[in-house]
Amino acid sequence: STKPEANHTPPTPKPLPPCPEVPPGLVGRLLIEFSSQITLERVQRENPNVTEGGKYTPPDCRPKQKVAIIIPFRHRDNHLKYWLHYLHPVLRRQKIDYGIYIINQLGEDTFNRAKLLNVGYTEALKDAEHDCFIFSDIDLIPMDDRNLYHCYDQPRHFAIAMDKFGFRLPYAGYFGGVSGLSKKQFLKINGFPNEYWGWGGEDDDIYNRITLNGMKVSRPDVRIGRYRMIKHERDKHNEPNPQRFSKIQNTKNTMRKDGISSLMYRVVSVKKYPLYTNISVEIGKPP
Ligand code: UDH
Repeated sequence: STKPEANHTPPTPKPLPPCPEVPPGLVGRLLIEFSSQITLERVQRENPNVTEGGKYTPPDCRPKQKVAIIIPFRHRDNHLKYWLHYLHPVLRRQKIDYGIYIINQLGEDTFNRAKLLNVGYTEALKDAEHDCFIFSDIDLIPMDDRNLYHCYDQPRHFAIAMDKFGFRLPYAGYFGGVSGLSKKQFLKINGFPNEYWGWGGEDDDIYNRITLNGMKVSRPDVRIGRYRMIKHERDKHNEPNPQRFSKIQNTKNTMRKDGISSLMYRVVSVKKYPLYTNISVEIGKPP
């Protein structure tokens, strides 16, 4: 005969409902300014549910995606404070299951944004089973929390209306600033190019990869995809790359050999801070 279940077993917790398509707590347009001083202690105090390494999971619903937010970085500590201050609350309201990964290029050789993003993809996957990757510059802050930081049916371009471009897309094929690809979309284009050293062109190459592989870019409404950029001087060791114009003519021939399949780098340290994970890497220098 079947024994009745022992009455001292703890009740099994109710499974969480799936997170709603449209999170209920959004506020819409946000006021963004960069004149007050921010401290990491304050950001930490204001985001008590963010856990070590800059991770968050909504407590009251089950998100569909696990999102890694990847930021290419060198010598921008002040921008990082603002970014964390503005983005953690937005992402929490959006009910995103996320982790923040700062990919810090060590040394003073020429900066390489796209290669750092490839490193971020690889390292974030070693940390957890992410299925969505959002690549954000450190100095771009969304002005509307309805611009949801998850992945879409097609590769997503989030930063479509930046203040510095008069809140318009600067050209039809622009894919810079903040973008997002699912793991499947990212692998379909062999990741990003590793061979764009210095400023410019890598975002156009990524756009080419997307269209050459039969996908198209998805974008939010122009009233929602608005961004403020933190004003700054041109960085040292990130001069405009004179080769960029000829390289973006050649994506079709280079994308299969140059990408996530050919990525080489060395991780020097992985540090989990309360509000983000810092991954410091050596990525070499231009040939
Ligand atoms: N980045 C760094 N450190 C650097 C260079 C770039 O962290 O030394 C990162 C950072 O996340 C930045 C992103 O790479 O947001 C893109 O850098 P970028 O220089 O391509 O783009 P950004 O929009 O500046 O920051 C454009 C040139 C601004 C010149 C302004 C002259 N008034």
